[in-house]
Amino acid sequence: MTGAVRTARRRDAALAGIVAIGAGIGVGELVAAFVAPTGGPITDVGGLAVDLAPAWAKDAAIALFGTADKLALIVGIALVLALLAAAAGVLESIRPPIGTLLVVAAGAAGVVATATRAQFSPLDLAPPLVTAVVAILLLRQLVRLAARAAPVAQAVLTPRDDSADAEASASPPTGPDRRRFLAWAAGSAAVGVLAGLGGWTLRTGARVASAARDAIRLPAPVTPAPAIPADAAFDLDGLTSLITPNAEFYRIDTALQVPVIDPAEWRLRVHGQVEREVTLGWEELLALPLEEHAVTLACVSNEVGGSLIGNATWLGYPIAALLERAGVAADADMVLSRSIDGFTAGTPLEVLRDGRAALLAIGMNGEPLPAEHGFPVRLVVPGLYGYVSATKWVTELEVTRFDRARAYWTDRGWSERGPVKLSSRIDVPREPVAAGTVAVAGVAWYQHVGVERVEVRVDGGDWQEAELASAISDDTWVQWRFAWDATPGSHELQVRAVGADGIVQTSERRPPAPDGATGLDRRTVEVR
Ligand SMILES: Nc1nc2c(c(=O)[nH]1)N[C@H]1C(S)=C(S)[C@@H](COP(=O)(O)O)O[C@H]1N2
Ligand SMILES: [Mo]
Repeated sequence: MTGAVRTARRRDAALAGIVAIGAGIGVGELVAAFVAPTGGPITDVGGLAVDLAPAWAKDAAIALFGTADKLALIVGIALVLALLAAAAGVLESIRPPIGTLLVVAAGAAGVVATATRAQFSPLDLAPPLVTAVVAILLLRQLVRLAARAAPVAQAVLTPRDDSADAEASASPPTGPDRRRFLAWAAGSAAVGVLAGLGGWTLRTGARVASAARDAIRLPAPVTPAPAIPADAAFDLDGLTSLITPNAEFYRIDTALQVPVIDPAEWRLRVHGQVEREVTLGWEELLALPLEEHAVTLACVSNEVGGSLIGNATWLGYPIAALLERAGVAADADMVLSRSIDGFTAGTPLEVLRDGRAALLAIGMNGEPLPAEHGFPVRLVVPGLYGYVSATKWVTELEVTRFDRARAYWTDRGWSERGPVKLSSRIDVPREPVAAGTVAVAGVAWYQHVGVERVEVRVDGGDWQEAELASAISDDTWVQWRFAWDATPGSHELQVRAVGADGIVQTSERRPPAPDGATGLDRRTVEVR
């Protein structure tokens, strides 16, 4: 093979690599737009690059490119990826299956990087997997077609191998094999570009909404949340923080893609068994007298000792006031709230109207609601599990009756009504401890009723009263701690709460379905 022919073959193989991997990334971006709105192959590699880059490199990038540093990063990543892709193509053509193995390794790295992210859900694996599979299949196919179309065939047909002829035969011949290769390459490139553009367009919507969110200045509440008592939080390593930061707040919903709502276009329709339908827009809502309340939100799927619970200060307008405006029919007993993506929750009217802080919320811990927590507007109702009350991305309140309407989870084996159960959790100690006085601590909750007392027992002994911190209100969890005189050996700690209504937390173990888990949290601790 002459140098010119070899160059031509390498060029085709490099093209095959770039097209195959580019198309894989394009399709991966499209998949990511649906399942992982904040991620995607390019941004994931970018995030990894940012995380792994030494500080001086980051500083240099910011100094060189300023606020365009992210664009520069993306361009840089695209260039590096193109080089690697070309290399994979060439390697696959001269030393198969090394090119394929390179893509497999990159895909595996993507999967590991994704799976070890803080807020991981299995669906997040789809973009890297799809990227890798599409890239591998196309790489093999294109390299095969390129080999078949290779100019070396021409060189064999025209054995006079002086370099002028080789030069001529190395310039693209137009045989059917070569046309096939070029058609596949062009087709794959087109699919990749279209998929990538599709993904990008889908996400521009998300960017528009997040820009709208950034621009929001929340109005000050007319009724601010009462100051948090100084003795509401114990200073103890590992104990759940009294207010859950938004970024750490558990997220549960059925939304594969976080709904994107431009607040300017948001409307809430109150209808059904009402005297007059009410429609509320974003600006109108902001102009209403808003209230701020701390409320602990819990998921019915939370296992005993689980973490599907969080406490935040919510800013919003009382749902009761809105219902009053609409004029509720006397025989109605439920509000079916509906989100833009079709999720529904059925909330008892009496709960919404008994004076508790049931809010049409727009703010969470001083910020507009994060997209994942219902931006721009959601419901929060103290005392009820989220599935019957806390509709995110809410757009409709239908006043109706329990014997007429069914909500999303009621059709799937969960109870129609979901009052939160009295519960308690041990947070510390988490590790083996040294003998002596050991701090045992955690949280207990019984939203809208209140926790009266928390008790701890060791190795099944007598229940001993723990110290309760001041509660923010009956609508929030409360911290507790207990000074344990720990002796060497393995010990089992158990906790139970007593409600303000005198009820003692049951030790009977029941699973979350159909209306919330029961049983006592326990922890085995090694004492040295
Ligand atoms: N639109 C919508 N709202 C929803 C849900 C949902 O699937 N879709 N899940 C509910 C459930 S089951 C819970 S526990 C809470 C969780 O709220 P968070 O994700 O803000 O913690 O949201 C509720 N609101
Ligand atoms: Mo939930």
